[in-house]
Amino acid sequence: MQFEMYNSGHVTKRGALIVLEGLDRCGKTTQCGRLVSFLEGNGLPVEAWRFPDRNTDTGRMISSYLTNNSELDDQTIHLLFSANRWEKRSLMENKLRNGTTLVVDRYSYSGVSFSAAKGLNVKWCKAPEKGLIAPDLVVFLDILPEEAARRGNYGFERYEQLEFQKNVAHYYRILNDATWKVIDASLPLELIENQIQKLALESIDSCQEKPLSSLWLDD
Ligand code: Z5A
Ligand code: MG
Repeated sequence: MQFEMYNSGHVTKRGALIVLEGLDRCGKTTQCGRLVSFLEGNGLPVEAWRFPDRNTDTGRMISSYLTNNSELDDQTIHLLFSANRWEKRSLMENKLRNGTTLVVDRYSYSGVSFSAAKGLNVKWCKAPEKGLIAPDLVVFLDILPEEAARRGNYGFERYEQLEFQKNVAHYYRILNDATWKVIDASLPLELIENQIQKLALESIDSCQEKPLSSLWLDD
């Protein structure tokens, strides 16, 4: 079958691309960590990834912008976020094809929602994301912006403001597709964790029947 790789005579099943998305402070990083530990504990090959990846050259430029240490126009920072994903695309494909499940903290949906919330055209925002690997599962941690703002304090990064987050929430809703599972992020941590574990195991199991595909090629 198309999705199976033959290595030294034995078949390797592909890994799943699992993305966690949602407003700031909805619990993405917390839940990514818990999910990776759970999958590792079950003997599954898994890695934790995040975007932006602040360790690359583009990532350092993004980090400087987010911490208000540099200024870039909205289009430039949008394309940098996208490039930050593109520079990891081949590695991502290799890992998935070699059987590693990737649990990714933010992806193209953050890219489009945050830039569209600043007023950029949604179609324009989606364009540079086309052709990146489409997730098998997007877990959207759904929280009211007001509740998220009460969690820990917003820090000093550029987008951590209530009115802006409300706008981001509007654009996230537009991107919801068949791969999305929406979870109430105001529930206790453990309840959310259990729901994500179940969805992740289903996704790892069912992705074996699906070849890797590309994001938003038909949009
Ligand atoms: N951005 C963009 O514009 N374009 C792009 O393409 C991409 C990103 C990829 C970087 O974010 C910024 O870049 C971000 C979007 C933009 N904008 N902002 N601001 P980041 O991912 O580096 O941000 P972060 O620092 O990791 O924070 P976060 O993602 O906003 O938070 P989180 O990961 O969702 O939440 P958390 O750290 O897991 O939890 C937050 C607090 O809530 C913490 O005290 C937890 O203990 C608590 N928590 C978590 N879950 C619960 C529950 N269930 N109940 C109660 N308390 C909870
Ligand atoms: Mg986080």
